[in-house]
Parts: sequence; C-alpha cells; structure tokens
Amino acid sequence: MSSTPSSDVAAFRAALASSKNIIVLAGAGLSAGSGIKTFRGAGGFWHQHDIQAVASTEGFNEHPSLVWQFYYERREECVLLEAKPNRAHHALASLSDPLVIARVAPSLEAVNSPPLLITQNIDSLSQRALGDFPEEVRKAAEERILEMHGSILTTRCTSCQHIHRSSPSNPSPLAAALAKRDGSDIPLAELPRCGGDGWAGSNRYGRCGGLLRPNVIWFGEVPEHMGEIARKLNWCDMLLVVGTSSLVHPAAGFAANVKKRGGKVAVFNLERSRGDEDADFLFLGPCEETLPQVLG
Ligand code: BJW
Ligand code: ZN
Repeated sequence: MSSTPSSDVAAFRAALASSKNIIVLAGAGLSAGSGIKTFRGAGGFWHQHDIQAVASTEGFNEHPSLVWQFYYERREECVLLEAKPNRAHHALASLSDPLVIARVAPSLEAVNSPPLLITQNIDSLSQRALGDFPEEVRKAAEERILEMHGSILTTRCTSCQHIHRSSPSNPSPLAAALAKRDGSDIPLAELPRCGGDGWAGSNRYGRCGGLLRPNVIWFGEVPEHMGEIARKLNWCDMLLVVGTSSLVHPAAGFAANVKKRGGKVAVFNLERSRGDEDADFLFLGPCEETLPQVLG
C-alpha cells in the first residue's frame, strides 16, 4: 500500500543512521549540475536524436557513422570539455569517508565499506569526485561503483571484443570527422578501428582491424554487473534513487525490489518521477542542492 512520501530531513537521517546496507542508484540528473545533458527532459539528448537510432545495435549497424558522431560529442562533453563533478557527486563521495560514515550511517555493516553506488551514467564523474581522498579510501570506494551502462572512456572491438582505453589523439583527421555535426557520413573503413590510429592494443590482442563501438549498454543488451547488483539488492535496507526518470529497465525496477523486501527508498529528483509515490522519502529539487543539505 502506498502513502505520501515524507520530505522530513530528520526522519530521513534517522532512517539512514539505522541502515546496514545502503545503495545509491544514480541517473543522468546526478550529472545535470555538471552541465551534462539528461536524456529525456527539456534539452535532453533525445530531442536531437532518435533514441533507437543511436542507442541500439540495430541503430549502430544501420548508421555507424551517426552513432559514432553522437558518442564522440558525448565524450567531448564529459572529458574534453572538462565537465567536473558537482556538489551531488561530492556529497555521495563523502559517504566513502569513514568519519562521515561514522556520523551519518554508523550502522553500515562494515564501517570501512562505503555504500554501493550503481550508476547508469557513463561519464565517470562519480569516480572523479573521489580524487581528493587518500589512496586506500579512494580504491575501496571505486570498487563499490558499478557502471551498469558502461563507460564513455572505453571502446570495444566488435570482432575480437578487446576493450580499448585509448582514443585518437586530438587533433587528427578522424577526430575532426567525428566532431562534425553536419550529418556527413564517415565511410565504414575510416571509422575507429581496432589497432588503428589511437586505438592500438598493448599486446597481440586489440589489433585485429575490426570496427570499434562505444563500450556502453544499448537497448536490448544486458547491463553490466547484474549478478552482483541482484545479490546486493537482496540485502539493501535503504536505496537512494538520484536523478533518474525510472523509465528504463532493469534499473527502473530496483526501488520496487527493495520495497518488496522491506527496505526503504528515498528519491532525489528535480521533479516527480515514475513510481516515486511508493517511496518513503522524496526530496524534490536539484540534487546538487538537496543531497548536500539532506546528507548533512
Ligand atoms: C534531476 C536534475 C537535477 C534533472 N537533480 N534530478 C517493457 C517493459 C520493461 C522493459 C522493457 C520494455 N520494453 C523494452 C524493455 C527493455 C529496455 C527498456 O527499459 N526500455 C524502456 C524504454 C521501456 N531495457 C533494456 O533494453 C535494458 N536491457 C535489458 O533490459 O536487458 C534484459 C536483462 C536485464 C537484466 C538482466 C537480464 C536481462 C538496457 C537498457 C540500456 C539503456 N541504455 C541507455 C544508453 C546508455 C549509453 C549512453 O549513455 O548513451 O542508458 S538509454 C539511457 O536511459 C541511458 C540512461 O542510463 C538510461 C536511463 O536514463 P536516466 O538516467 O533515467 O535519464 P533521464 O533523462 O531519463 O532522466 C533524468 C532524470 O533526472 C529526470 O527524472 C529529471 O527530472 C532528473 N533531473 N536534472 C535531480 N539537477
Ligand atoms: Zn579487435
């Protein structure tokens, strides 16, 4: 039975303090305060692009040049234009600090084990927000970040499956072609290739000449880390749902899963989102403001 979610900060803090297994589920709204566009809101990516054309294997097979240009633009936005973690990323990162854990979430089962962060984002900003922590704290926290929809920082060979961490040096003819927004088609042979300019593997793998693709999860593909996510959700007694429209599965089902097992759900979103009427707590507004306020 659903009741109106509470926006009582003291009640939320008390619930957080008694939680033993906290999980954060993040969506595009987490990075909105860093200037990265969301998908479905006003000004979102899909207003300029047909979702199936750029985020499905069928779309990639039909229009590899368009898809590559789309992801090159996304990569520029996240990396080359130097988007920086915002206050929401930092507020979540602070939950990796043993001193903060002891204050706001003292019941976490292993105090040295920060909450799990399941992110649908591919921008690595949550990892970058850990940059100022001591090495061992940062490493432990990084291991607790699961990028379920992949990463914009890597590419994957469609033939040998090698994952490449490099990219073309900028400026280069390929980088210039990928950066074009004029709808011109890059011939298939000139698209990023395994072992080609900027994408040479470090060993005998990763040099097969196959077509590379962005190493992200498209519609119809199985998200990463699903086994670990399912196991951790079983034990979760507090799920923070941050900046996601909750329209895309399987992430859209995580809150109901936690509720079904008796856990609590707190939603942080700019506006009302799907299923939030079933949450225990709801904090409306930009999460770069609400998260630092509410987490204290
Ligand atoms: C703020 C804010 C601020 C703004 N502060 N908030 C029918 C029923 C059920 C499922 C299906 C179905 N038909 C098809 C499916 C499956 C399909 C699906 O869900 N389709 C739906 C559209 C119906 N799902 C899949 O195919 C997935 N795979 C799958 O299900 O495999 C089967 C399987 C699963 C598990 C185990 C075994 C088998 C794969 C989905 C892949 C999604 N890929 C994308 C692209 C990734 C690469 C890239 O980034 O380009 O992932 S699509 C896109 O949507 C991206 C996002 O991660 C994802 C979610 O979007 P998100 O993050 O919620 O963004 P928005 O824009 O939608 O919302 C932003 C929110 O932020 C809004 O609410 C704003 O209000 C808020 N906001 N500013 C706080 N400052
Ligand atoms: Zn290859």
